[in-house]
Amino acid sequence: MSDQKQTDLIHYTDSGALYGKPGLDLLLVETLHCRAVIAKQGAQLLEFRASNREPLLWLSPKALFEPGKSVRGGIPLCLPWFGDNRVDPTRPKHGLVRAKTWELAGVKELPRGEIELVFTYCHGGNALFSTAFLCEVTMILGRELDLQLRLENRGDESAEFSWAWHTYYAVDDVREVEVRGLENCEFLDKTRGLRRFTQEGVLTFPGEVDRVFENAPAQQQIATRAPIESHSENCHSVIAWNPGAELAATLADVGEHYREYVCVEHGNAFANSWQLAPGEMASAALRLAR
Ligand code: TA6
Repeated sequence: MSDQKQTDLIHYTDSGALYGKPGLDLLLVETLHCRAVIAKQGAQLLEFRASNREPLLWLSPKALFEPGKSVRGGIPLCLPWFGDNRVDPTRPKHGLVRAKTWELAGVKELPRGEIELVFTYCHGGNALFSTAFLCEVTMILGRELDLQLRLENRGDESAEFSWAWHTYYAVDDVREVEVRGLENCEFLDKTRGLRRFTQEGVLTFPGEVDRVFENAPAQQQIATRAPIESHSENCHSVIAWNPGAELAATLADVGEHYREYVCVEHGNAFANSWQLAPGEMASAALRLAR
């Protein structure tokens, strides 16, 4: 692809220009297939909309664009630990990489006009997570959205990695949403001390829901107007979350907007966490369509 074409399809911009809130560098991709906005911080997709379709992702109208703080909405990547750190709960929730600036390592236009972006983040090992690792996220932006993750242990001892794509889907009203594809699966309920239950019927969101499904099936459907399909590869955990009205009121960047999204997250956490030996690499993928 020529540089000229590259500049036509990808615009280097920032959160001040796009959202009136300066702070983060952004990429805007506009093609015949889709429109997408990505923050270099966290390699976080903030918006994705296939042409003539409903937006796939929710970005909070109250989102803050502050360096070092994950933006509320889109698809933050939680890694190298998901949720609270099990060794030391005072460490940042959901790991490190969502608040770090990633490198844009590759930009390509594929033969059918999709745009492929490759982002990398290299962790050298520190007091928060002693093992060095390399993380690579590939996004293929077409009529559908394809995400791929490659993670390599670059340290000299075996380490546990837990992670998830913490996807915020845009919905009309979370109280009317059904998530299909988790029926009869066991889950750990974060609102009830992580006790284990079985999902009876489709998953609904009448109030606060925070559930971790281990060994979950590879496909889900979010049934709402313009339903959303997810298909994962080697993502064995699904986490479903919406705070409900009361908890949302305590989250400055959510508030009354909690009805506009549902999180259905894909990755490998809890019993599905990855144990990687020195030099070992693991990968996973997620395809989303609306
Ligand atoms: O994935 C669900 C969850 O772990 C919830 O418990 C909720 O706190 C959410 O993530 C958001 O976390 P954050 O740190 O982004 O506010």
